[in-house]
Amino acid sequence: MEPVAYNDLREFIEEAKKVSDYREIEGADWDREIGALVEATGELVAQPPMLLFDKIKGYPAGFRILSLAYASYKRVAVALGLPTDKSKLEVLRLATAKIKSARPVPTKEVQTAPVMENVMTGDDIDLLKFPVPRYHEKDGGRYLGTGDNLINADPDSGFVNMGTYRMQVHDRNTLGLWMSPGQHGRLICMKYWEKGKSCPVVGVFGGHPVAFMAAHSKFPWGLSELEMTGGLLGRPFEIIRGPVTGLPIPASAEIVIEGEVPPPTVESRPEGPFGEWPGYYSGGSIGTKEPQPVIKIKAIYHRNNPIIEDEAPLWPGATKLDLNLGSGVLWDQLENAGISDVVGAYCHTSYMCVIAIKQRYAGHAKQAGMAALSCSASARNGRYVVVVDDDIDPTNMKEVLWAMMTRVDPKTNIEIIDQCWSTPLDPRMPREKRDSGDHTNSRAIFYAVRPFEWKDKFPVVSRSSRELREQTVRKYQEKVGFPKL
Ligand SMILES: Cc1cc2nc3c(=O)[nH]c(=O)nc-3n(C[C@H](O)[C@H](O)[C@H](O)COP(=O)(O)O)c2cc1C
Ligand SMILES: [Mn+2]
Repeated sequence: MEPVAYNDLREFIEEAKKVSDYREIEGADWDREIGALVEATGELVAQPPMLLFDKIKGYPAGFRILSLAYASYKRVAVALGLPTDKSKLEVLRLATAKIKSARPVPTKEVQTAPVMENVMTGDDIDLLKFPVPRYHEKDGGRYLGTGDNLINADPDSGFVNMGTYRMQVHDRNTLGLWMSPGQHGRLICMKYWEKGKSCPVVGVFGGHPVAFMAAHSKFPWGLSELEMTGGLLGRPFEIIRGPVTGLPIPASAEIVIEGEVPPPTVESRPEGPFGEWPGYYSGGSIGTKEPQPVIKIKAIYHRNNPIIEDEAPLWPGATKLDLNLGSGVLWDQLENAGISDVVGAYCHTSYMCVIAIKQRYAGHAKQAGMAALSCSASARNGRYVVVVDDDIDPTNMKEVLWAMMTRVDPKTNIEIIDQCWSTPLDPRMPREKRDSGDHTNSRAIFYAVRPFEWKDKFPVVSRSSRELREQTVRKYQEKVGFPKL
């Protein structure tokens, strides 16, 4: 596998500009306007441009926000060091292979770091020195942490975890933290809290794109996402030792905080509401009815002209992450479970996973659907599994809906399975059920395949073949203004 050539978020932006659309926007308001504009761009523009906000209302030039970084699969390919002239499904296949072959590589300590260009300690600490947005209209505050990395270390084994958890600005030196039950960052904090101690942490805002990919992937306990970042990069990830906590700090991050999370019995605060990825306000204090942990900030470091990475959730009809890496993990797991002839797997958020197979025998579609319901990559927090034939590209929602509309007999081809693994974030979970701790839901499997017994007699598709379409699109690319394939 090719190593990833660029070194940090800034260099990624320069590389991404070469392969996809990019806009700089000046004068936008951090208070809801940026959030609304990003969401509308993700919804209304196909392969949305990457947006870089500068001269944000009330803030000096150079204090920037990067949005929609991964809303085009070509930029996800750039981020992972993969070729950009391939189809989305092919990039997904290559990303799957890269994740599969990555092994942990220890971090490398360096002596100087761009992130130390500016240092705030003591009374100088002020989180609102940065143009932190209020993203959604009814958010309970401004969120510095959306595409962030929280780093802390297990006091027993020394294992260093890195996860993405949302962080709200409570005041100039306090951040709110929402870590769902069971998240590694939370489990580590709990070990300190049980002894009445505060947990030292590092927070990164505007980290290396590969570190962000690793931080929100579900690696097992004990496997450091910092070392997996090195594995995916193809070289050690460079860090310095945090002067306050001794924890690793990624050397070329844009903004970093060091601090500690006191036991919630000592300090905790209401967190949220915050618009979440299913398209509703959830999680935090409205989901749990409990106040949530906080980070007391001891130091802030940032590069000159820092960039906040915005990964705030959008209404799911807007594209934010155009290529979902969890889908690659699902594809791999289906093959490992012995499902033959899987030609693609893609999750359109965790609520709809689509599996494409080349049907070989009666019952093949059912075998694939049942497996997809239970693979760890798709078992949690789902709604629909759709099994399609190999002429359907599972990443293409128009093709998937067409298969569901024309190949499903509702009476016989939709199967309901109850009591599956869900989460309290599910907006359709009745309140009493959620409060009782029964965090399960029902699922539907759609067998949107031609019936196996008469598949060769199924009406012939009238749409032009992929070959003819691609050839024609290439020929008339300029004339009609087709997007580049
Ligand atoms: C943009 C984004 C935001 C996320 N926000 C949260 C969050 O606020 N709380 C949370 O518990 N998980 C959140 N997640 C999911 C975690 O990052 C993910 O489960 C990760 O595997 C956690 O790391 P861990 O397994 O080391 O705990 C988010 C993921 C993404 C991509
Ligand atoms: Mn982890």
